[in-house]
Amino acid sequence: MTDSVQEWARRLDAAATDRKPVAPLSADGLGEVSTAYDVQNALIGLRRDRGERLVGGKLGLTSRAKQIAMGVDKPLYGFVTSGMLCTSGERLHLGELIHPRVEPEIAFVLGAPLEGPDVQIADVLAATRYLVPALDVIDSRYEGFSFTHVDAIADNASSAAFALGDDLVAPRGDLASTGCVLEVDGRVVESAAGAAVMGHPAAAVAFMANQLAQVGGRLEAGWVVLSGGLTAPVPLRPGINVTATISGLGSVTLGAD
Ligand code: OOG
Ligand code: MG
Repeated sequence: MTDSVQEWARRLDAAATDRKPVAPLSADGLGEVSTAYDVQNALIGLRRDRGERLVGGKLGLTSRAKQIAMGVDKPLYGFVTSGMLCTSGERLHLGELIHPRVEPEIAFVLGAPLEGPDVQIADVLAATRYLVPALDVIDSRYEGFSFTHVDAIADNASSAAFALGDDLVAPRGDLASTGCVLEVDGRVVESAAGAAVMGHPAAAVAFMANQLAQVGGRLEAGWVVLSGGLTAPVPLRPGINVTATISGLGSVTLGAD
């Protein structure tokens, strides 16, 4: 691993720990997608050194709504760790975050590993034990929440925290037409159909499995995979209550103070 990969990972890790955002790494010479994933890997390594373990994967920028909101038009993937897992109904401490936003997602809990290449929607559904609604809290370590594709990859898809709903529902094939409603303090602020994510949210999980195959990786049994924000994200502010409801899958709530 090159010195700059380690240094960039330490810079992003310190930004999160100190709650001080940094300039995009692309302005400091980060250019290649493969190098960006090396930085991501080193960044996750720092969390693992502190005792966190991998609990799953996450997709980023898989819907047009997200791509437009962030000004980046290509999907990417990252990983979620035990330290990011929250309980539905929990209140987040804004003082521990930089400028967090939250977005509704459909999450897949895998009962079997998924190994690419050529993983398709049907393979994802066959490997899925449960579907569950998720709220993904993103907190870019970059100033102004502004980044390019490679910056967001290096920053592990802006991952900060996530919560899952309490109902575990067996996989179903109509996820493309499943509705999602995002409420802030009881008022609907965003809505989408499952198809907003790559035409079918399982296609996003397949995308991650197929991308991982190129570097000798796979999605593991027992992992949760967040398929990517269905709508534009909502900023978390003090006193807020956010609920995502996915039809047939139930709902999940997070608050912030
Ligand atoms: C990067 C992508 C994060 C998603 O679902 O699109 C993501 C970002 O928007 O900060 O989790
Ligand atoms: Mg997300």
